[in-house]
Amino acid sequence: MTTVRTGSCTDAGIGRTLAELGVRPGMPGPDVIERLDEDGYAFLPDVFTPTMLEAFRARLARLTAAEGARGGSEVGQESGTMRLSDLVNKGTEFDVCFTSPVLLAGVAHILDDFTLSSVSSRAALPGEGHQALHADWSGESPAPGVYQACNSMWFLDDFVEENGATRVVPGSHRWGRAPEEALDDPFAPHPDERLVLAPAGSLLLFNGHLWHGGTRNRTGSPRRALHAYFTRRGNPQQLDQARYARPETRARLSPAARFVLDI
Ligand SMILES: O=C(O)CCC(=O)C(=O)O
Repeated sequence: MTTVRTGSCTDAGIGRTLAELGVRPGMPGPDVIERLDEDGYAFLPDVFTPTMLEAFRARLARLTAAEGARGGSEVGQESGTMRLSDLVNKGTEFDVCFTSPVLLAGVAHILDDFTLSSVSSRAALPGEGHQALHADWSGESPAPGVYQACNSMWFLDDFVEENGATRVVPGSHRWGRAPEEALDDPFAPHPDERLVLAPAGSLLLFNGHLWHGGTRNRTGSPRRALHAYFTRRGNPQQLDQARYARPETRARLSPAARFVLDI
């Protein structure tokens, strides 16, 4: 059974919070649920609009210019990439990444009760970006069906074969093993891997135990994506949202949105 740790919104459990944020019965739809259960990942249609895409790109370009080599330092940097983190506090554009009803319905399907763990961005730079197959959970492997984390990836560029599209191993979220335990070389191609290819403006939700990783960007332009990462309530967040939340962030967010952040 899930232990609910209450934040500042002591009377708002996750069910009430989701309802207040617009989650309705039937969301995110049977096709999405089937793909999440079987493959461990699914695209969510009709969430990520062209206006959001432009707004994300513009804000991230400004933040990249402002932060330079410091980018991503709140959570972690990765050579060959440009990362930015703590985006909850760096633009109201990103609020949708933790308040979209369809997205939250999908997250609740995987995690039951949850908090946002972090919102960050990652751009694989030209010639770089290849990652080991990994899961987005470093604790003990879960009992089947009891998942600890899930991630969403908002595609800011077309993901094509040449530019470092993400590889995934469908169904691996159900195997109960992390790739670094199971594989001799997690950097090597996996016989069952698939490249996730989709246009800019696509939104991918995936189980945090799914084996996946960025591939090398063989083009001359960065390949950008935004990640909104969630964890089962009670687990530590990747970025301690209560510690980082700025007064203006607390002031603008509804109690329901703050419950998702656990602030
Ligand atoms: O950007 C990608 O393709 C995947 C990134 C990823 O999985 C990670 O940084 O953990």
